[in-house]
Amino acid sequence: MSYYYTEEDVTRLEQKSEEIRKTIMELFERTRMGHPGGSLSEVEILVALYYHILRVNAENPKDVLRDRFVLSKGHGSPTLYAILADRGFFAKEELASFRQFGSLCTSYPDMRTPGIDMVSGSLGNGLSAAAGMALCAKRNKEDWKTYVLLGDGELQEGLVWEAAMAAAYHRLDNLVAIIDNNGLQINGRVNEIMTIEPLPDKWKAFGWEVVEADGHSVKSLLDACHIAMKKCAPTVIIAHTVKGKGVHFMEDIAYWHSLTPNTDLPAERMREYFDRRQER
Ligand SMILES: Cc1ncc(C[n+]2csc(CCOP(=O)(O)OP(=O)(O)O)c2C)c(N)n1
Ligand SMILES: [Mg+2]
Repeated sequence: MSYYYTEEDVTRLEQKSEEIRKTIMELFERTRMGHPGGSLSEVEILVALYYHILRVNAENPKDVLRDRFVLSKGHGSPTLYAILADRGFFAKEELASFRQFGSLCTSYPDMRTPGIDMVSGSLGNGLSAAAGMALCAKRNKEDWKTYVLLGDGELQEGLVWEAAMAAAYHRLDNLVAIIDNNGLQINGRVNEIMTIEPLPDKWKAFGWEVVEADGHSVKSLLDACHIAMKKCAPTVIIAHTVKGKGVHFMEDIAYWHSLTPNTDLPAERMREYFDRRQER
């Protein structure tokens, strides 16, 4: 995989993002469980990584020299599962059993699932794990990279900042953290609950390079990854996104952070979404 891209690559990645959105919405409609808001906001980020940036191989998921990815915001697992299934890490049929006992598509990522590098779900831990991986690559003098995706609300967890400090101290220039900066957490606006601003200044103060990107533009994300890999320190990409992106009635509304299995409303609303898609 590479940081350079053509216009055809961009079109391919945009189409893939649409396809993945459709797959995860079908998953939500079928299972009525999960977290649509944050799964939708991260689509282009994960598509850019898994279809252009990461050196991973479905034939050999545990290749020691592969790039690593940690989904620190583990509740965004449906997007990752849809992508891993599409890339052949496991059968697409497995998506239908999301959150069921014995499924490879567990509620939150589990390392039993091919393609998953780190367990997650308890927010705040992923950056520490990713920093450990990046440190391991450095110590072994190997050139694989580590990417980690965090939520903006997740940055309220103290452990994130301990990891940030350690990563800068160890000069982990092979580590890229991406923030899904959608402005919402579980029950409202991040800035109204406990602001994380000024975000770029905080990361800079911790010794990180900072790049900002449009989190729904694959082009902007690929450029940001390219810049990140040329830096001599760990880099954070602040990806500006919209929670619920692509499903008009979910966009930028905290309610759609997660669905509850005991209400019919989400399925009705989702049917409305699919009807509208077919009209287009
Ligand atoms: C330690 C921990 N506390 C609480 C939760 C419950 N929880 C799941 S998602 C979430 C909100 C996360 O918001 P954000 O990080 O902004 O994610 P996004 O907006 O991308 O969904 C919370 C509090 C959790 N998973 N882990
Ligand atoms: Mg958020």
